[in-house]
Amino acid sequence: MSDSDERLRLHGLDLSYFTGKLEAYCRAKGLAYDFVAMDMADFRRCAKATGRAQMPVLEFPGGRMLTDTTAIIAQCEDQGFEPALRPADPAAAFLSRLYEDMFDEWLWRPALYYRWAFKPDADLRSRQIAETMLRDLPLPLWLRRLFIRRRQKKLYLELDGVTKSTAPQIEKLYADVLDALEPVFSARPFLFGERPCEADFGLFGPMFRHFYEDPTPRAIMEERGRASLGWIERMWSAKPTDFEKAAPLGEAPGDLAWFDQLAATQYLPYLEANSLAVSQGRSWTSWRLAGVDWLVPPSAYRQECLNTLRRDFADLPDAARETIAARLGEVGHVLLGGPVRQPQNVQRSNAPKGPRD
Ligand SMILES: N[C@@H](CCC(=O)N[C@@H](CS)C(=O)NCC(=O)O)C(=O)O
Repeated sequence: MSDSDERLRLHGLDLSYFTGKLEAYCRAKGLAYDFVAMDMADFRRCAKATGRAQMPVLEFPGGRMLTDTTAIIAQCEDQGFEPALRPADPAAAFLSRLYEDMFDEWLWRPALYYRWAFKPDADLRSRQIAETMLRDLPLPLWLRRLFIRRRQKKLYLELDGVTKSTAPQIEKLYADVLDALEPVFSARPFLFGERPCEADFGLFGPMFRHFYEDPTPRAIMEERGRASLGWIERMWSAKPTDFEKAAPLGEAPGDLAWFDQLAATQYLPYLEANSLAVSQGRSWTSWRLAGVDWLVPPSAYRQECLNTLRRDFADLPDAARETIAARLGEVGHVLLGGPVRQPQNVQRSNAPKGPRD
């Protein structure tokens, strides 16, 4: 058996959100892999094996294939392999998973928006996708480019609620995230301390292959996200020996409070609206944020995200649930499935700055 038969194979693209996330995790964890740049045939082969048409896919020696970066990382941390990249404190571990989920799903829209709504970014990435992923389509390059550009605009702008009235909120979300990260990454190397955790890898998805590498959001990052630039470079070069002397991750730092509020006022209310739309078989999930109406197709995957968060929250020890409730506030706590404790203060249809105000 040759060496390459014993190594992991990571199928994906070097411009993909979730591929970058999984690669960073494998590198920090010391999991050696061979990178397989997907084409359409490989994408179909992987989809057949996993049941999901998405990248990345991690192939184990022997041919077993796994997809979904959240599940892959969680399973790996559950095994307890060193270096441990999950806080031992249960409230911090929950918060890290909540942030990871929010970064995966809630920063997806700004990441795709900057890639496909701006000409320099769309020119660059349509060419790269035509030359890589679509290289086995028997069509001339210009036609492959046109095809991918139209597809991505339809799927990730038009069908993801991007309009003239929602675009300012999408741009504000990116700017606000950079501003919130600036003091955090000026104070310490990673979100929770001296080593990255699931939240860092979730954040790395949009930050690396999109905001750091696509020209339009990169220019914004250079202007207002200098500390984020440093964190991205630290994340990408991370290896297990970096963490030999790093303190284990403790409680979640208080200066991440802005992200608690993002979850409580935007992400969790959206997840709840989405879950309702899926359960009721509706064609659209609708919500209102700061006076702007949003309309996007319901997502069964994101309904499962909310179910998982609620299950994990319910399984926490009482003290950890109290910590999360104090951080997220009454509305966030109730959206996670916690009991209503101050009925007179709960205004679920009027959350501060939330999608329903
Ligand atoms: N939840 C999945 C999401 C994977 C995902 O959506 N990947 C994107 C690329 S970054 C994809 O494959 N999209 C398929 C498409 O555009 O058709 C994960 O964590 O792996």
